[in-house]
Amino acid sequence: MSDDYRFLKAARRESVDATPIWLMRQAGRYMAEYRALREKHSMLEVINTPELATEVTLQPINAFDLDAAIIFADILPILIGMGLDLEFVPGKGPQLNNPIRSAEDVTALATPSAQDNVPGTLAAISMVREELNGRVPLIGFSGAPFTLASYAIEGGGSKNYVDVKSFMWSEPRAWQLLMEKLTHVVTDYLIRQIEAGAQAVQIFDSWAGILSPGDYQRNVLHFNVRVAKAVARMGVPVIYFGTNMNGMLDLVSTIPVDVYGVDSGVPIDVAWNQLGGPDKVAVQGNIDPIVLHAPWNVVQQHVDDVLRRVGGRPGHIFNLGHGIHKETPVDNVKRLCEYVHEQTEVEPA
Ligand code: 1CP
Repeated sequence: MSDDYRFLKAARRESVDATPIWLMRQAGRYMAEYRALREKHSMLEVINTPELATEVTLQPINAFDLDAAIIFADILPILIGMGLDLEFVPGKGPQLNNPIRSAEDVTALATPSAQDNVPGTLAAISMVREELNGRVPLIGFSGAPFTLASYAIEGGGSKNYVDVKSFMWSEPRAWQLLMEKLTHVVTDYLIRQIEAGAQAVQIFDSWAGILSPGDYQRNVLHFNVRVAKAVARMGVPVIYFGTNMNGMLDLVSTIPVDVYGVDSGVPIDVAWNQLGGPDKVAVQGNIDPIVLHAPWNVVQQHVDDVLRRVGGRPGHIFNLGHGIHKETPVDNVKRLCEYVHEQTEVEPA
């Protein structure tokens, strides 16, 4: 049966033969295969060329015992078609050369469909599905409206998010319009990815935790609810992931998704209860990515702690609490995948 994958079953809180594992940013610089390909091709070239995106997506699947693939793309390229000039600057990271500075800038933003905006990623999804030939399911993803707004306004990564917070507070109407436009583009992008073959989707709200719970509730939460509701109609599991949001999991729990990604700042069972409990929702997480730099016995301790807290209850997808670090020792990644499976394997009845 096409839905009979550990990862999809766990997302639906069905029992599994072993706990599924995948790692956020599992394709990337810690892998020699990835670094070799990136020497020849720029970031946007890899993302926009289906053959290259497919190759990179499959690298970790071929190297490790992972239970899901995630399409190789980035959260930022959808901003290009909206009118923002995105560049991945080697050694520095993403940079938007014309960040939003005024209400007029927001009015000028376009809201193209994903087919026109990021056709390469949609084509790559179909190609990866063919190449995977049923080996593991494929996850699609998008940034959440707030996290995308933070890049659009800050012009890149940020330390204290002065510009995005100031804009949100001082330009409430333009903020509303910006979030409306992003909500529209993100929703369409996720739906098109599912139509192209994504069997689950994750909404990355990586930086929403920089807001106070009150600001998150007033200015951000309802847009996430709208995205989640619209995408849920497609009938595939939806995952919402944020970091530093452990003081507002009650708010997060009102976003109607199947799975909540939890960072390493909270014991997973504590978060699970705050999100509605094992009878209502699934959880994904949550060891600190930097733990993979530690000696193996320390990695084991962290994994054991998560598995003990989950206690074999259905609805757990093992992952890191945030994206894998670029200098992670590959051997620990390999052992992690095998260890999670070994420790959770259920003998067939
Ligand atoms: O998981 C996978 O294998 C798919 C690859 C993937 C994903 C899911 C990439 C490739 N980017 C993303 C999502 C993404 N991009 C997020 C959300 C996930 C997270 O919080 O970790 C964010 C915030 C970005 C933005 C971004 N793109 C950054 C962070 C900048 C900052 O604010 O500090 C960076 C460094 C990038 C570039 C990028 N995207 C992906 C990779 C492998 C890289 C590094 C490029 C390279 O050096 O090769």
